[in-house]
Amino acid sequence: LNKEGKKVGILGVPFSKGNGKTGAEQAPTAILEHGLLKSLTNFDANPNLDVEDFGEVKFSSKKLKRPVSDIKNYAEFIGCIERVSKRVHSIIEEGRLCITIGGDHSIAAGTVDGHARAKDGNIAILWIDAHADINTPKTSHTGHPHGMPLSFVVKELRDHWSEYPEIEWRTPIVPARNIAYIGLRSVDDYERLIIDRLGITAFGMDEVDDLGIPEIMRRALKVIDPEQNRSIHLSFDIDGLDPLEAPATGTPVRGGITLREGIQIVETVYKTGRLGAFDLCEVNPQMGREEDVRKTLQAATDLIKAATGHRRSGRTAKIPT
Ligand code: NNH
Ligand code: MN
Ligand code: MN
Ligand code: MN
Repeated sequence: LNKEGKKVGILGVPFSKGNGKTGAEQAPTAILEHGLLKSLTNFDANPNLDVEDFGEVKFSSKKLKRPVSDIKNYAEFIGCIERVSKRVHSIIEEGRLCITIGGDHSIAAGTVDGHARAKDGNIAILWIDAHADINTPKTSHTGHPHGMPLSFVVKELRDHWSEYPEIEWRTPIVPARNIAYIGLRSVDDYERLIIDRLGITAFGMDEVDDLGIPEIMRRALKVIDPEQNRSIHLSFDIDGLDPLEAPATGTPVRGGITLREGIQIVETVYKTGRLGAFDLCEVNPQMGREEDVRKTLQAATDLIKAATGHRRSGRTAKIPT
């Protein structure tokens, strides 16, 4: 990949039926109105960046042949992520880094599927989150799809979804060992069991405290991308950050990573030259005071900037002609 003249596609997914609260569907518009495109194409921030705004994904709920009771809003969820998978697949096939702005985190079931198909399964997933999002429909206590996207895409868990309708399009081809988590601090018991059984690399906040982000990134990338040839999927749930810095989100959990650490994670992946897809999910512009929302939109913007190669230390600008 050409790091300097990189091609980027931005895709909005205004979907919030996966988390049991309204508000996250407003995030793509709110982040764009906060000035995202301007800050990405700002000459000093990032010269030569080719950004295409693909607008918002249109989706509708599926007609189901039989009802699904253990997954909330299943018909809406499955209708949305099928569309998301197609759009992400085609943006990546165009040679663009696909930046998807959610929406709740259930949409990552679609972004990962689309990315995995575009790269024949040769992707590595870095999941930044307070939560593990790997419940199967049967282990979930809430029935919320945003707690399940990883189980939907992982090869070893594919049979847990086989009884559900309208998923023939799905390609669960990513092995569990290609996944690493950073920032966990609210993991359900069965999720822990799945993580241990499948040998998934998981750095909770305790390890972030013990090792620091640079060492965690070295270890994580070594495991999920040992030959340095995989397209990296960085899925960033804004609730991975501490709510002090990103309060406007549906399920905040104290004691998270700082915005600086979050940016460092994104920068480190960018520097590999293999960032293939970036999701930014769970911003909820309806949560908290105006100041909370502004802070959260700025944090999201800073993370997305880092995903397109922005350097905090600045870069030498070419003299404008
Ligand atoms: N583990 C819980 C569930 O499955 C919570 C998931 N909530 C999230 N995930 N915000 O990122 O419903
Ligand atoms: Mn999540
Ligand atoms: Mn293809
Ligand atoms: Mn979360």
